[in-house]
Amino acid sequence: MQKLTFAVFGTGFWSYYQLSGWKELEGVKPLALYNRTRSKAEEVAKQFNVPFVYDNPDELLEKHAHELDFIDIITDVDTHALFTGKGAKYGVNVICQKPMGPNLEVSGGMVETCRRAGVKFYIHENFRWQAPIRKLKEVLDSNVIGRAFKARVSFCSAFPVFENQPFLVELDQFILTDIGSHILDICRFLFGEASSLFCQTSRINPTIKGEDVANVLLQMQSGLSCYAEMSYASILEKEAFPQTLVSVEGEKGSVVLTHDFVLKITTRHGTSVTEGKPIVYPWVDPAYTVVHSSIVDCNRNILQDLQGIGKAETTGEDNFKTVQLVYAAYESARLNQVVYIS
Ligand code: 89V
Repeated sequence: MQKLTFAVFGTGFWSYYQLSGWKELEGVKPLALYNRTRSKAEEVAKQFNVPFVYDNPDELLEKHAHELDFIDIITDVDTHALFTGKGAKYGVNVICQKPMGPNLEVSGGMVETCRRAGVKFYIHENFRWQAPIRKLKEVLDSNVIGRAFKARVSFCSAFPVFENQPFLVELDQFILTDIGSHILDICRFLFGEASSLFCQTSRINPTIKGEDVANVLLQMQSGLSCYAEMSYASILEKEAFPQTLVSVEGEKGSVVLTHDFVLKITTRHGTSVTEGKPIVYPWVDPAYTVVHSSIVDCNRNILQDLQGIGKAETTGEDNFKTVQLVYAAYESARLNQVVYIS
């Protein structure tokens, strides 16, 4: 099979991991990089052997659109729509990092723009691809705990995330867009769609603009009640970053995904222990292992869709349902009311 060719838009902190993730896969190769600051793109191009570098996105597309199978957008959220629009205009499929857009309307517009242009649109949403989350889904699907009726999905941390991703300090809407996009997507992946939610938010860290604590209580269509909690202000005995901890209770038992990728399954016959450890690639930052490792699985899933040999889970259309939950949560917090999901 011929290798699929792509261009990267944005060569900041995350691009090194995204490009390393692509390198793990057969059948795909980077052709060009765009970055506002050309020298940064040149550095990354050298590291990954990428032939072309641009500081003008239109020039890149004018020269290479005909030979590109997709573009991979790894810029800050404010430029996601701009570059998605350019991909669509030049007839090139688009992969974009989460969160999709800076608000619900712009995100919806991105899905629509790609649909109209007839290009494929995917969101690189990798948390659902983490090894422990996939293992948990296997346990739930095995029915060992029976019909699940209650869950807690937790991302509570004091990790200094702003050191690596300083733009997060400036976001008026922070934790629900940055972490909520992941956590609410995990809720959908594990438990299906939500019918309503109630959310409360607060800001504890006075040096950032947005909220750094959000507690969301979701009612899922299945009847399951799910408490999704997220915080970057939680100084806890054991720092879990960047692991998501989950507990699920069912009619026949319970399962807890705890620190260090350990899963404990309890039924009336006792408790058994299993693991969902990520592959530790040599290029991962040890502080982000489970996230960086899942980049490969997320990329593989999207690549298989582009190759016509699989179905992507995180299409723009699917991920828009997660975006709707994020903004329903803001709306609920603003109104201090339950919001129904249509
Ligand atoms: O960029 C992100 O996806 C962040 C993380 C904490 C993983 O860096 O949410």
